[in-house]
Amino acid sequence: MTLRIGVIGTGAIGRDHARRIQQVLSGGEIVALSDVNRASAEAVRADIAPNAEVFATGEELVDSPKVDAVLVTSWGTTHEQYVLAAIAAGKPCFCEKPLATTAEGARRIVDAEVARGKRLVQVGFMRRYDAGYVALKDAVRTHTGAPIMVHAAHRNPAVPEQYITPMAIHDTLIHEIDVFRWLLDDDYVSARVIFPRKAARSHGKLRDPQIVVLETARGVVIDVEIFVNCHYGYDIQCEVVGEDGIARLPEPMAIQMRLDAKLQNAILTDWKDRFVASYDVELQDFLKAAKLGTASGPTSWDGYMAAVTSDACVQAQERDGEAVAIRTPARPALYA
Ligand code: NAI
Ligand code: ISE
Repeated sequence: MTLRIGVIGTGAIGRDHARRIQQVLSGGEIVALSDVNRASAEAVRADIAPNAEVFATGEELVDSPKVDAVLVTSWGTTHEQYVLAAIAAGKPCFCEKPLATTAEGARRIVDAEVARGKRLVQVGFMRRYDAGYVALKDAVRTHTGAPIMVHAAHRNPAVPEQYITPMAIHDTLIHEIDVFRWLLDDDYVSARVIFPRKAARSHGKLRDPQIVVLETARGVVIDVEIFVNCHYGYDIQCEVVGEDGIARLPEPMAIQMRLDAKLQNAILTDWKDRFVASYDVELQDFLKAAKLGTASGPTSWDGYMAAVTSDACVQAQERDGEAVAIRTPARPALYA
């Protein structure tokens, strides 16, 4: 059986995921597309999915009997309405991060899925599928001893003018927020944000860089540098310090060159290339579960806990280095 998939939001990542499903992965076909900018959906149909129907609204796409499962890849503020529509229709739904832009919105999704009584939602936290993070988690489990600290960095070469200070949390740090909960199998209890001097390439409405310090229930302290105008490349770093040793996230493969009296390795510049393989693996996992009418991988609960944490981090941005408490509510049995 081929799973018939509809994509809502056909911008950068929606187009890329549609390409994956049509050209790389097995078991799915893009049969429906929708975007508030209809021309964008038409262009994806022309370039990637010639048999797809373009729908005027995401809700019509979700309700179409032609569609078995849905990918939500529109702007973050619009995710909640489409995920709730997919749950109401009983259709498996892959939702790009963030699940919702507020904790309340993510909680409404959790409640709707729990009321439905089965998992239907996978959140696009693709780092859990990255071979480097999987190996790092294994090294922490088998070699470093109990973790004490994590040092991390999330650096983008540049961001557009619309990218403002809180987006460093809910658009960018959200990947670390999720992947460290998963890596350490722990929940957060507090967040602090420290601002060094503003970098010269930062914009008027963006304080960049920033350092977020998260503490977990087991007392692990995580510092993450977010520097989204770092200029030199797209660079994701992570080092876990444990009782017995240290484990580092591997660098992406790069040819080492001896040129012009220098030893050189290229650094990536685009997020699309850094986790390209993990996007493939996460979506193949989605297709597999969706064929069975359910979902696997990162849950709505993970999306909710990421939203709770990112709300606390955004509050901490206003608190001048002071800690903001993070509380973990009781987890519904569906996500045990
Ligand atoms: P984009 O701006 O390139 O594309 C978003 C598309 O959604 C646009 O074509 C826009 O017209 C459309 N859209 C906006 N509101 C809509 C609505 N109400 N209904 C239907 N379509 C609507 O943005 P991009 O970079 O593709 O990001 C989309 C989502 O994917 C965001 O939530 C972002 O955080 C996430 N993302 C995840 C990444 C990852 O590494 N997992 C990487 C990049 C983005
Ligand atoms: C973007 O939306 C992503 O998800 C990328 O992975 C991240 O590195 C970037 O900072 C975000 O803007």
